[in-house]
Amino acid sequence: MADFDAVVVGAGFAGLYMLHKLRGLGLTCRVLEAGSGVGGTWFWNRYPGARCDVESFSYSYSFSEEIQQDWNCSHRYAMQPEILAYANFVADRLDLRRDIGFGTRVSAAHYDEQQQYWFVDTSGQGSFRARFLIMATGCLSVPKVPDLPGLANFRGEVLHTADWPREGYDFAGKRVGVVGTGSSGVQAIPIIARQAGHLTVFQRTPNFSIPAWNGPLPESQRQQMKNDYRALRTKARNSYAGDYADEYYLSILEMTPEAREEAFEKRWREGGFNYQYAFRDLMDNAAANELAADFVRRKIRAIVRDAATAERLCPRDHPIGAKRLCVDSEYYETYNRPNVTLVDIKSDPITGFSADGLKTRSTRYPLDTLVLATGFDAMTGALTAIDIRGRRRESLKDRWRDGAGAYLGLAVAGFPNMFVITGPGSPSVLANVILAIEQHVEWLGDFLRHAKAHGITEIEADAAAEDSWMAGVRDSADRTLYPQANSWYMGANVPGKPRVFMPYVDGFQVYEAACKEVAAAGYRGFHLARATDVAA
Ligand code: N01
Repeated sequence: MADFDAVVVGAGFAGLYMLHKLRGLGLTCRVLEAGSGVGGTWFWNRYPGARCDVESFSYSYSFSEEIQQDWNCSHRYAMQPEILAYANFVADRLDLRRDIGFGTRVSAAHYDEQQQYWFVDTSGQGSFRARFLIMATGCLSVPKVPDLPGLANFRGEVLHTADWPREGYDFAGKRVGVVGTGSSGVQAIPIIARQAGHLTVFQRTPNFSIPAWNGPLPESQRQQMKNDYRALRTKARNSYAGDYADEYYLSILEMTPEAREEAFEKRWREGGFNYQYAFRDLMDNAAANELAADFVRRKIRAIVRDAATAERLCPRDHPIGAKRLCVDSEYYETYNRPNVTLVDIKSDPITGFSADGLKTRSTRYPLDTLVLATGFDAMTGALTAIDIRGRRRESLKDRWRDGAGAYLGLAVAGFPNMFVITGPGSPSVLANVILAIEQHVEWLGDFLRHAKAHGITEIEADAAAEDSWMAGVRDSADRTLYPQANSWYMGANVPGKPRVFMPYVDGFQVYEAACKEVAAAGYRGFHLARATDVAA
């Protein structure tokens, strides 16, 4: 059995930075990664059109001036190959690979209370013992394969956007079906439509999408951003969303109808998430939200020429922003193509598959290829897939049966010395996730340094502190429109998963201040013990 101070699970952006941080603390560490390379979600999500919906200059590490100056992003929003190349660039630059075990899927992690160690098992790649177990497993890493009736009968190719063939896929001339119109579907559909013979999109629920207006970054702009990095990063760190765009400076309801229309138009023209974050009442006032939603529906009707198709694409079942906004490149325009059909499977549900196609209640659709853009068991799926057991062999899956939570979104009572990077109860997916990762890694790094200096061998969240933290997270969410959507933020996309709003909605900057305050108060809400305390 191999022995380390810490085992980190996952070599995505969280695992890479965690490894670097632990090395800096003089701790021995092994990162265990199921994939054959670094990059996490960006290693697996290679579907056509895969791209980040956070701008390149934000979606990058800020902890190293050298790395941020030496890396060059080519577009406003980076495509998946470039983000994967960036993860590899960082891994090489920091010489991280020698401490990563690739092709190593963690199957179990059990805490031994007497020894205060975690025992970690993998599927055939050895066992590990570590004082600290750091779950850097990502919020969107376990693909959700839907239970479509009779899918096994289908003899064509079935692909999932989150587990895409590394060699790519040639759609040329094929009859392709796509199920799923979240961010992945919205990104993939325009590209597949350009290649396929015919594309049929099977839509259950339409989503709101804002144009990305993506394009190459001119060298002058890239240089300017690099020169301004210090100010931009500081601004992001003090913001709600961990980004440097101006946010929350307008009230939809306080504007005149003309000013409001102009404001919506301006944010639509600018593209991306600022359509949501520019307005301070958009997520907590239903009337304001409806005005913003209506503007997007009018845009859809203006873009899509067939009126019935346009209506089918107009979301009406949830407030805009309560499901993550999609950021697209010619998504709605794609429905003007003669080789694209939109089928509403809410009113005409999928009833089965034959060897060569899909059947809805009313129609048969011959297909060569089916693409599932059906999302993820988000935020908790990667953790509950591992047999994690804390004190008294309690399983994490059981603990989270009625809803996931963690003190500060980082540590779970009864699971000492285990930490979850961007866990449920932290801003994670509501913030620029790379900054959310950096903040967690840095805060945890300070905590582990403190533990080392004071001979602390066991760190555990207090159960009451965790309950009170999660009650606060829920109360804050309940004051917004977020819980009104059947979103993956709520676990609503996975049948049987408890419906609990998991991310922290009060803002990245408020959250970071709360974490600092906990540390300044001697890590309030944590029990700290030394090996001798336990033995006594
Ligand atoms: O997944 P989703 P995603 N029958 O859950 C449909 C991030 N991301 O992979 O809404 C029929 O949003 C489902 O329909 P419905 C980003 O944070 C980021 O697209 O449940 N349909 C929905 O349309 C994003 O939010 C980037 O009715 C079924 C779709 O599948 C998150 O990942 C790029 C079904 C799933 O949408 C998830 O996005 C891509 C069924 N049984 C993704 N089951 C970036 O740009 C599901 N659906 C960084």
